[in-house]
Amino acid sequence: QQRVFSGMQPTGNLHLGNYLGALVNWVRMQNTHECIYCVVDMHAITMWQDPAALKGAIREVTAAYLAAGLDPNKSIVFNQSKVPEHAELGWVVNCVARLGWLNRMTQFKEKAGKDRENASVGLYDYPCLMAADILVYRATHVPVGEDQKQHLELTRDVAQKFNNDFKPQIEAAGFLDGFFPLTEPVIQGPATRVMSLRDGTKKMSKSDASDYARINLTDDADAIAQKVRKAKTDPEPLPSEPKGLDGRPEAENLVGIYAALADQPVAAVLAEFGGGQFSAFKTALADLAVTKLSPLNGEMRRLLGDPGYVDAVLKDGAERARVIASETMNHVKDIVGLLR
Ligand code: AQP
Repeated sequence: QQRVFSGMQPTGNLHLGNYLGALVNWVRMQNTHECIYCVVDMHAITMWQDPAALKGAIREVTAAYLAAGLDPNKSIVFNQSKVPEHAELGWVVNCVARLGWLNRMTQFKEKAGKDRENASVGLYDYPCLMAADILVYRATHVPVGEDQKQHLELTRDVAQKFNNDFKPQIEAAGFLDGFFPLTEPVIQGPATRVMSLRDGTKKMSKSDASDYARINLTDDADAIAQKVRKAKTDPEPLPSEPKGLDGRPEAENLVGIYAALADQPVAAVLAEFGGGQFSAFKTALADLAVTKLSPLNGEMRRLLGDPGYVDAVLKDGAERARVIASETMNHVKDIVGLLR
């Protein structure tokens, strides 16, 4: 059986990268797979969060999920800290994963920066908790953006080592093909790596100091238009063919965003706008982004006006998630030799 798991951190406003890189795929997969979508609040606290703001952000990310089209009747939608089995399995994963594996993780190096001695242990251990998030549901597929590829490889390494280390116990329990599946990353869809509007070599990110680097799902039409207008470009006109975008990261990013939002190939976008100046293209891009994002924005606002509904979705989702997660945890305890 195929089962999908994925999550986002409530560390700020979701942006166009989160939407095109992950959410669009999540919505699509609901029709073909059993899906579990999480707001990973325990991951968020690996960096300090203002407690009141964090509670608000958990509801906001949930509202964004629902507004983008996640259907809580089809998918399980919940926040991570409500299902304690994530942390419980996280400990077992800590004992399976090797220090050398974590030392290779590039996201930790980027997020910890130069002051690595001062980073939280949780930030370093982030990939182990992420592996537990996925494995506690024995998920087979994880739709994510490009940047999460390395963490998913670690999840596969953990699954493989666990299956090897406890092979006799796993077989005795009746799991003849191993206990944890080797999860497949699903890195596809319209834009797997959306870049910053200020620097085409950096990914669009919630934690970028400049709000002009990203289009937030909560931005209104004026903010979107202004951010697109101010987006960094180069002095050349747009090329007429995709190969003309080589070595022009900002142009490539804006054209890629347009193509993703319009659901058109890049070649078709360039056939329309190639040879023209950026200003005309930017106006069209801003109009398209507003058209696509404003219904989502309106629905988010409506949902946030009814926090009782959002909380009820999270509560119901957590109950359904726990049924699966506690069954996995019981097996894990038996396999590892923990008395329960
Ligand atoms: N720029 C991006 N392009 C495509 N996909 C992206 N994702 C994030 N940024 C881009 C995908 O969104 C999902 C949720 O990510 P997350 O909330 O776990 O945090 P992140 O990957 O660390 O994303 P951010 O926005 O950059 O947050 P901060 O700034 O807090 O680190 C993932 O599937 C991710 O691949």
